[in-house]
Amino acid sequence: MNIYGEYEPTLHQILDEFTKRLLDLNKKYQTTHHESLFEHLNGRIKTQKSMIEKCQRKNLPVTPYSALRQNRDSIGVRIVCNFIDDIYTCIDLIENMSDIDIITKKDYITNAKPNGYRSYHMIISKTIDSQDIDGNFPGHFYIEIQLRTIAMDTWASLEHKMKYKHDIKNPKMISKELKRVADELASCDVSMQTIRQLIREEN
Ligand code: 0O2
Repeated sequence: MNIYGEYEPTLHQILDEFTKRLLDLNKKYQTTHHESLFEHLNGRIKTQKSMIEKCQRKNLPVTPYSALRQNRDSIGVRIVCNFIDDIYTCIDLIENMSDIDIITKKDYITNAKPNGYRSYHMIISKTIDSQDIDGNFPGHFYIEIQLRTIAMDTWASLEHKMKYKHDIKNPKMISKELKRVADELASCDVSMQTIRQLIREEN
């Protein structure tokens, strides 16, 4: 059974189209501002295994409806920026895109998670020219967008990898150290942004 039912090809199409749109946005920004809006981006369709596990974790039936409606991260895009300011510029540009509605925004940069995790999360709804799982035409599909700096992304990737190591002897001390590193990296992000501002003011 496919957790996305007949909609899996549509998810891939939406991801490809949206990724291309963001890359075009970056190119245009580069042409006018002589620096990029973001450093890189990654897109993925959540794997069957992860989506099934997520439905089970949330006590949802393992169905395409749960995967596409009750969970809203079947399509995920991660945008990695050089500087904190660029994240907020990206958010403004995304908010002004046609065919999309902003569903939720969570600013874990201004309000970091207690473990030190920082990132800006948005759920958007993309309108498409075909039918969705509710039978609506035009249809709506969710996309989760995570925006981070390179430093935030480094921390989140390493923390994610380490979480799955089960033989951690002193989890309290490890969590404390991870939080310390997250805060140090956040301080570096602010310093790098200040340095960019100083350079801009010189020119
Ligand atoms: P994956 O494999 O990355 O997709 P949700 O769980 O999405 O229904 P919630 O709790 O509102 O609901 O989501 P939230 O807080 O917006 O975060 C969801 C995603 O953010 C996670 O997706 C991670 O990608 C990332 N994330 C959140 N907190 C942490 C953290 O402490 N460390 C790291 N490394 N990543 C985090 P998934 O589904 O867990 O996994």
